[in-house]
Amino acid sequence: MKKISFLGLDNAGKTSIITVITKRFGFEEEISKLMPTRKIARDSFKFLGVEFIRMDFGGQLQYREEYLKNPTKYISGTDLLFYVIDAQDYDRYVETIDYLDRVLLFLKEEQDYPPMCILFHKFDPQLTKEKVINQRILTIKQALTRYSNDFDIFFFETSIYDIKSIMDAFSSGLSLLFEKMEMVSKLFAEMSKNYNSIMIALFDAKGLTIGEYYRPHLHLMEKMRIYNKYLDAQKKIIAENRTLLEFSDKFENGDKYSGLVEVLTFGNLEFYLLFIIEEDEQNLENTVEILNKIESAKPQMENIILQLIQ
Ligand SMILES: Nc1nc2c(ncn2[C@@H]2O[C@H](COP(=O)(O)OP(=O)(O)OP(=O)(O)O)[C@@H](O)[C@H]2O)c(=O)[nH]1
Ligand SMILES: [Mg+2]
Repeated sequence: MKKISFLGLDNAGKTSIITVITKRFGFEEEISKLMPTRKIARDSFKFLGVEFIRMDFGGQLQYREEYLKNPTKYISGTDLLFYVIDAQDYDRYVETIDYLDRVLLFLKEEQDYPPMCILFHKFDPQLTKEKVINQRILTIKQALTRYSNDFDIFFFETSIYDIKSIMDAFSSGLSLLFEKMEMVSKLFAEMSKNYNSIMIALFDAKGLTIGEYYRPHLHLMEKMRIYNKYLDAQKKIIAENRTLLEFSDKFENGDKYSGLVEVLTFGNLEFYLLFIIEEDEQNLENTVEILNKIESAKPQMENIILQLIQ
């Protein structure tokens, strides 16, 4: 059993993030009704056959004080830590870094060094190009490099308005606990050379990323569009009890793409393979051919998955 802790100030968005991860579709209403978490909320899930317990540490001041008064009871034994910062709330940057400092100080004293994912959350899509917020986030990142000798720290920008950003941050965190996971992305990068693909990805049944490759410089909006298309495809696959679904769509600039989602089953575990290529309007048969070719890469992929499942 591994322990994942979500820490951060009250109102940072921890429970919202966990809600997005567990629900993936139709979470808006639930998030709009969230109340501050009282003490610690726990849930559990399985990933690649491993049992995880997820702890959502309510961030109101009285709780923070209690955790820090009794850190061995609350904070010790964390295998992976997500620290959530409300990136829009500049007034509380000092307060949140102070809390993080105190948590890290305790862990250091204990010589307990879990990998650490720091989420600059509420980095909503319309803010991604704004100078001020980017500058402020950068300043915090620079300040936190003082911990990089002791801790493995990874930064993410996330928003509930970009589901993919949250799934990526969470999956990347998990991947730190599974050494072999990076083999999947490496294979996809390799495969992409043969297929001129826009994206190749493998998800578990709950939507966590096992590995993925994106064509470089793919625009955020295009990524979000593909991911939403994928979510629709997965819903349809489940509703219609399918194992394969092909679709096509176009980007804002009019470029067309073809996609395929295939269900791969290992024992009682299901995985979803997503494959997206540019649509060749002059030669539609070519597209079909490439989609067929992916079949030939499957044995290698299955081999890796088998090594990953514990
Ligand atoms: N704009 C924006 N608002 C968000 C985002 N995520 C969460 N919120 C809002 O932030 C508020 C607080 O979210 P919670 O998830 O309850 O915060 P928390 O960190 O769990 O707070 P505590 O339980 O008190 O520690 C809610 O009103 C959410 O709607 C986001 O990505 N963007
Ligand atoms: Mg909460």
